[in-house]
Amino acid sequence: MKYDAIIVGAGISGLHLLHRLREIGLSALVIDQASGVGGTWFWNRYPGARCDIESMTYSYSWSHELEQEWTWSERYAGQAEILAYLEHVADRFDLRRDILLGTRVIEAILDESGDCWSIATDSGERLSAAFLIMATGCLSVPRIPDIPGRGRFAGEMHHTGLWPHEGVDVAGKRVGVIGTGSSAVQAIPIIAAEAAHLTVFQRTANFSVPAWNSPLDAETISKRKARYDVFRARARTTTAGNPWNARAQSVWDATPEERAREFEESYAVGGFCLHAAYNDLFSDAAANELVCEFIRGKIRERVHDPEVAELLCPYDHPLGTKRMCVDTDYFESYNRANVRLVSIRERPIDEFTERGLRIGDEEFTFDTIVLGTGFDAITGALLAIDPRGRGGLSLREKWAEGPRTALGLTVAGFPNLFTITGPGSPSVLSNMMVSIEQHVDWIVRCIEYLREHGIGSIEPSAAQEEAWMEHHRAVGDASLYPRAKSWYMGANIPGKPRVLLPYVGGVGAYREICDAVAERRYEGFLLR
Ligand code: FAD
Ligand code: N01
Repeated sequence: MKYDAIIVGAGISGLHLLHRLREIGLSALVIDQASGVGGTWFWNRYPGARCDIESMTYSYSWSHELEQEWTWSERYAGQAEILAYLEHVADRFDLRRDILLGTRVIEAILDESGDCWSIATDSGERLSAAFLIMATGCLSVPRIPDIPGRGRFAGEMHHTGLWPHEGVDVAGKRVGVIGTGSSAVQAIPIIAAEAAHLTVFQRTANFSVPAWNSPLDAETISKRKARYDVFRARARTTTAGNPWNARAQSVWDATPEERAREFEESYAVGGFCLHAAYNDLFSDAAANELVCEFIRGKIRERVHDPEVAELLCPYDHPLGTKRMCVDTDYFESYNRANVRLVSIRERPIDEFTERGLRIGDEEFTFDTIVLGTGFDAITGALLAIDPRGRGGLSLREKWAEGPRTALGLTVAGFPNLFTITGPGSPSVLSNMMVSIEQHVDWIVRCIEYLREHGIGSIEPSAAQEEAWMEHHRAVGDASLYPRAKSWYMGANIPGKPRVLLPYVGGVGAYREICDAVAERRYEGFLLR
């Protein structure tokens, strides 16, 4: 079967793309290995899963009717509500008839003679399309750590990103959680309240601030709905895709008292507001350390046992260079008598055993082990498909030393292949909804241009790709991000090249660069 476009992934990106490509008259098929739509919000059903960007910002802006009709119940919606929203979108815009679920794309090969992509699925189908759009997600390949003996454990073991649909009953059970990233930080307070006993294995302490989540009242909703367009437009121009930028003041221009007041006020608003307290917190390591110490002070206030509090204080990375967590009662969980924190920084887990896991001489016994161990982020899903482009070169071969893209959207040697929130895109450093909508707009506009001008294919020239990579590296090297051993740097996957994956120049600046490329009619790209 031949389509104009095949889209891999039925999450926020894939659903939006399908709608937009249909609008310009393309035949498009979305393929997802999941049995339902929703992507991230289909898979991540662990207790406590919710967004850390406010729902009235982390929602589609492309349909005025949709944003007026839909009413979010909480400031930060939970997984079930976000999934219900995406399912509603699929129904409301009649998307399901062009979505093939429960089907994994296992191969994508450029057919240079036929000027199209040939796609193979795990159910044996062969499909082809002029355009192949990878809406495969940047946090969609769960990482199972290489701790020996996983198969030996006789209890239940679940990764947060592959959580069973029927739920996991931890009531009265002994539970171990490995990891203290955003997923574990959300799950731990809920598990702690239900389980008989919870042990948390922490390799690296993480910064986390309260979300101060709450139900949304009718007045807040109607005020935002009345000016949705203003907030949306502002979010598109800012650094992180929220409808506010950092305050236009250096931390050094404030007195210690003013600074303390400002940090307190931002902390009281909750979530990522603290990031925006001053405009040099992420460019100046000493400024960053001031806000780090502010958060450590909060951890010491929130955790009663000073030794446990100190273990929970991060010292090894600047704030923001690993994603800050946004929590509800995370640190307070360690004040409970049934919760134990075990640092595995110096002494890693040796092995899983039949009853739990072993570290040195100590065996920890569990009914349930939760792996909050993250993802093969940003490149994982792309390299799992490993498309083959011109001359049979595979993406894995091309990216052996680290990914190379132009604008984080296109790859030299891979004509008519587009990536959404791939390497070189602001993706995970932004409100992803804003980045995804920008990517979709750019791709749809590009395809429209090709069609209007009778052009069969587009790909960046090697020079265009290198120019983007130089810019990407320059802004990355000037930032604090390379100082952390983070998944942003590929550091969580053994053997993965250590390069900064997302673009750190900010959503607003990125949009301007992308728009300029389109306005200059894709100058520097090869149009054939
Ligand atoms: P995804 O939602 O990841 O969808 C990709 C889909 O592609 C998946 O369903 C997958 O099954 C499918 N796929 C991949 N490879 C194949 C293949 N070979 N064959 C078939 N199908 C394939 N971002 C924010 O901005 N704010 C938040 O608050 C936020 N919260 C998050 C919470 C969690 C728990 C996680 C894990 C991520 C969160 N993110 C958040 C990031 C989130 O991933 C994005 O916001 C967004 O949902 C990504 O949408 P997507 O459609 O691009 O990708
Ligand atoms: O994964 P992570 P995540 N032994 O990679 C530890 C988004 N998200 O699923 O830091 C022991 O952040 C690892 O330790 P270390 C968000 O973008 C958002 O939590 O590598 N420990 C770390 O503590 C987020 O950043 C929300 O030393 C091991 C943890 O596991 C991204 O998804 C909610 C280990 C992994 O943390 C990923 O978050 C959830 C091992 N072998 C997710 N291997 C919101 O709040 C790994 N670890 C919106």
